[in-house]
Amino acid sequence: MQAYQQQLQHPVHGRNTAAVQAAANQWLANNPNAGNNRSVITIPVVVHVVYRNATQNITDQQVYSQIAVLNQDFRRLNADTVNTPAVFDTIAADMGIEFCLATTDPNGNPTNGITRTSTTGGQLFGFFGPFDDVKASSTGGIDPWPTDKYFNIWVCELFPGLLGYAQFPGGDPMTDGVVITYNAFGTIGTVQAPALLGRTTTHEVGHWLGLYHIWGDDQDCTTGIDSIPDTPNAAAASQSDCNVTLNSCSNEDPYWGTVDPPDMVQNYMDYSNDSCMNMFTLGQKARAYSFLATDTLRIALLNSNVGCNPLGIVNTTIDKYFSFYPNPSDGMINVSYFGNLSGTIQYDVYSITGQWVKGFTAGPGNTQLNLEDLQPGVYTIRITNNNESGVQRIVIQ
Ligand SMILES: [Ca+2]
Ligand SMILES: [Ca+2]
Ligand SMILES: [Ca+2]
Ligand SMILES: [Zn+2]
Repeated sequence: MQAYQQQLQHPVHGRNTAAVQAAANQWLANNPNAGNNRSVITIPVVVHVVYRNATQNITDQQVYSQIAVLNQDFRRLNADTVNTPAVFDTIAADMGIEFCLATTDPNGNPTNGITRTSTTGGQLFGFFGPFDDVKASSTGGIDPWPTDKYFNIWVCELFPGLLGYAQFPGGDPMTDGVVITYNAFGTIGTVQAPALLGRTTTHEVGHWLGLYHIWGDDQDCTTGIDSIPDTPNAAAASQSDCNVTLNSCSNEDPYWGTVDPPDMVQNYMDYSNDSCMNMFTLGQKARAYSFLATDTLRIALLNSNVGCNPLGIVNTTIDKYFSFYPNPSDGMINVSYFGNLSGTIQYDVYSITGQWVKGFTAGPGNTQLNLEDLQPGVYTIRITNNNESGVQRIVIQ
């Protein structure tokens, strides 16, 4: 929020942020049911790993694990949706947003969507701080890839206590994106408790989409609001105890009628531990789409053509109609099909680094894919039918 206050006070970007918010509010007034939108959009990502030592130079696999979390959390495919209490279950949202690592860099060359920069550190005693020093080569970081084509995520060692921060819509295009500390990014490798499930990045991407903290950044039930009707009022940020019975405010938005819901400590835009979080709301979805539909930088991103590595997009839409077996296999894979799709089915096989390896076209139905000529390893198969797709992972031994 400190970074956001700076954004608001900047003579140029502050005015633009206000204009973007006015346009988003107008759009929301005209599209009050935007939370029910069923389409799925894809946002191309570049992850900039900025490191002072080998430990901070996190692996590609750790980056992939974070992209997978984003895809689960923003499609409500996370395994812990079962922990969403009944009172909130009907307003929990599939945000309809997927993230993929870019396959083309700004020069048109192939990329795995990850850059690596060795540095002597940022401007806060060697740590990076919330004033964007990691976002420029001149201050020890790396410049963004064009922010109208790539969603930029920087991973570095932030000042102790700071897990991440985001730029809200309307800010400087030269610094647009989110920054996450290296031990709160992804779910493997360098992650440290309690930030073990990648939810810091989910939270910061929420800010980047225009969402505020659900308690309204105040210390009471009156002044601060997040401008979202279906997120209950809260007197303060949640604590690390995942207290699901806490009900700190009774003055709720008219949306709730006579119901006084408990605090929504499960919301990604609260300050709960990763293991407590499991939902966005339909109101937050509508709010995010109001920015995606009106902010020129966000609109440009949705029309970006920098390619899309499906790694990390797990279990999206139509893959539930398909079963690959045996898995692991020796390369001869049987496809069992349970759906009623029409038209052709395209199977595209990608290596763990996102390189396209092989493609098959078949009609809907059981079939076989011969991958016996591939090296042993992990592969993803993207299944595409008309405008829908899904991804499954296979292992060849
Ligand atoms: Ca609210
Ligand atoms: Ca409050
Ligand atoms: Ca309440
Ligand atoms: Zn926050």
